[in-house]
Amino acid sequence: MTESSERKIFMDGQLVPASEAKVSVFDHGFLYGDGIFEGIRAYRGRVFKLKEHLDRLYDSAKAILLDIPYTKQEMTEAVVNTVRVNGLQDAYIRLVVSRGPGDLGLDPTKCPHPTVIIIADTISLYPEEVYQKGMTLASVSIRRPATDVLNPAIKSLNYLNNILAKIEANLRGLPEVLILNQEGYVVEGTGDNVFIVKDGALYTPPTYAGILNGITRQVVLRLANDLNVSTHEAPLTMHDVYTADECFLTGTAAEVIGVVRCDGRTIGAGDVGPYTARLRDAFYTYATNEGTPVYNEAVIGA
Ligand code: PXG
Repeated sequence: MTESSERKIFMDGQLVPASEAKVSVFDHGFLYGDGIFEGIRAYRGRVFKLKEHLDRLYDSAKAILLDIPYTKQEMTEAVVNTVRVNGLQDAYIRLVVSRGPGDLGLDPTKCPHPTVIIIADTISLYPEEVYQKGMTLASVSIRRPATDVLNPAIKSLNYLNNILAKIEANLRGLPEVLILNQEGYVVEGTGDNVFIVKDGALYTPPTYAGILNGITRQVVLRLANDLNVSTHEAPLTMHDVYTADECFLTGTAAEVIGVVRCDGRTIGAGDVGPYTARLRDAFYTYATNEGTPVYNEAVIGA
């Protein structure tokens, strides 16, 4: 990328060229993973579910007693503006709020100024073939922490648990894996929620099992209702996954992606099933037709 076309990053209220967007080595986001983030998408010049992502960001902040130094309205404008100055239509937006610089001790009260960063860039997607043919997954040995250890509902900068699962995926040559909680129930992937279809109904693990309550997950549950498919938030075992008619993952990056094999078992007919295909289409239609407009001043924040 040439200097003039270099991305502009929102850093603590300023838009700075990417090469100058630097964080202090004393930032507790770096020293301790003390902070929170969101991954958001824009489709065709509109930011998808911005309000929901910001609500989740502020909930994560509340859970870790972090005061975000901007109102939700200011943050909405900052996100929209960052996409706009980078001239993006389809974008992946990474919003990070860390505890900010402090001393070398872990006490967060020594960090008076949180660091706020918004990166807007293009998104790299799974190849179309993976959506057509479906993914192969495995369950992994690493477990999700329990809700009273480190609640997976907090989208924190402490993603080492997810990364350990991703390392297991890499070692097996797989794109994603299924993670179980300490009771042995399936909870989610490293960056996606999981669904199964059985006898015409949709099942996904409940929030109390210890998951990130995905924005895509919530949209898919609603779209399924609109399509008159019954939905259930219920604990799932690996047996339920192996014997499902269909299985798919949902997430901001993956949208809706079919799973056709897991731990050597073929799921259903071994191809991307009709419910998965219908929900993927419904999701794409929905995502590309709503959202906070980036290039229309009058409706920013609407
Ligand atoms: N579970 C976890 C653990 C996640 O991190 C999701 C589910 C899906 O949530 P949304 O709201 O996106 O439907 C996530 C979010 C990436 C990437 O680059 C993806 C996430 C997080 C960080 C990076 O693929 N997924």
